[in-house]
Amino acid sequence: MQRYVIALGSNVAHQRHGLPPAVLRAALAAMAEAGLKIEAASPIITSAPLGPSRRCYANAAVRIATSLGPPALLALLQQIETRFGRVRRGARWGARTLDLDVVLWSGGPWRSRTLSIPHPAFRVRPFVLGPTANIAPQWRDPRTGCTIRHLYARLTRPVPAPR
Ligand code: PH2
Ligand code: MG
Ligand code: MG
Repeated sequence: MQRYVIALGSNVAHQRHGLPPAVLRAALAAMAEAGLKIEAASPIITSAPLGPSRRCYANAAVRIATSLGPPALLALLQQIETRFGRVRRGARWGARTLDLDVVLWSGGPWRSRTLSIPHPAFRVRPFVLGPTANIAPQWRDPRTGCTIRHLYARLTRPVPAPR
């Protein structure tokens, strides 16, 4: 079995599922329905948008088990995004009904033209690292060797004022 951490994000309501937190709950059900075994799910948080979009996001992370390798998992997640009405307009960081990002894989690092694991920015995004720390605190980032708990503590540690 392969294990993964998947980050979920939404900042556009879905006509049937409703507001972003409900979109994430429905996405979780869709992932389970598609055969991914949900081992742990973080609480859903609200976060201020990073980038050009002006709406707040609902964010969460899940730890899953599956026999799928990274390319097959990516294809499945993109299929779920599309089913939730995600339109790829080419604009980076545009508003989205559903974003499913592969953050970590039990097999370590992975790199192809369309997928990089670990997610290249997860170490500096509190809305990814916080939920990930909730479900996989002891998991080690294969690049830095640090645990997720450690990375999150470092990211959110208050900076001392200069004297
Ligand atoms: N995702 C982005 C860009 N900006 N901001 C927040 N708060 N949460 C996100 O999930 C997010 C974002 C690109 O995927
Ligand atoms: Mg994405
Ligand atoms: Mg993303």
